Amino acid sequence: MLRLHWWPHTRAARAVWMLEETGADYELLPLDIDDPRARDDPAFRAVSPLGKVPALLDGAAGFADSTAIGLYLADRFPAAGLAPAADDPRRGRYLWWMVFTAAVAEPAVGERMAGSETHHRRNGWGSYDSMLAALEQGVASGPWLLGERFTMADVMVGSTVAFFRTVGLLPESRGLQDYAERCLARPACARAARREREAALACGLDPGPA
Ligand SMILES: N[C@@H](CCC(=O)N[C@@H](CS)C(=O)NCC(=O)O)C(=O)O
Repeated sequence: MLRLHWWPHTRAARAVWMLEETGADYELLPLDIDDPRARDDPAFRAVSPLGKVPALLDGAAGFADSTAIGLYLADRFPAAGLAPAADDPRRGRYLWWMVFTAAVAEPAVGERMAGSETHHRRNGWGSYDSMLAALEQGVASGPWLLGERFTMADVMVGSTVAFFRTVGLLPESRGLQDYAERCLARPACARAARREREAALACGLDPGPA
């Protein structure tokens, strides 16, 4: 069975949604990121060198990072149809969206929140405005990033857009708001939220809003 190092109200939520989309059996392993003993545990650091969640264990395989986990799971469970095949012309676009959150959206938002000066040409992520423009364009034709086909990239980008909305960073864009709604309406997304609530309650933690 797959096991996921997890903690509530973190990017591990994205990995739980990914696992639900695959239909695989999995277990959540609570890892308190505020407890230095847990974060610095050598066994955990062996799979998550930065001491961060999520991290996935699958037999002899163990590694961290939600993007890596998404890419891995989509290929590991091909029957779920979450990734275009290597020779599918949509594969490159899929990969571009898979890395968009970590490579573009999160750095752009981080820079924005820090109030730092933007260096559009020097920054690998361009700027906050160009990041939002790319997102709007990406969801414009829909319903998903690759058109009719839902992929793991929609979990990456959908969870990011939903997070932007929660923290009040999502612009009044009908396209992005509708895309967020479509993503959150996925049955696997709802199952993941339930699973996380149960796990948080089992740890005696605040499960967050229902
Ligand atoms: N790029 C990573 C980021 C993971 C990350 O930053 N996780 C945070 C929680 S959202 C964490 O574990 N922080 C604990 C720490 O850095 O000590 C991913 O997408 O999985």
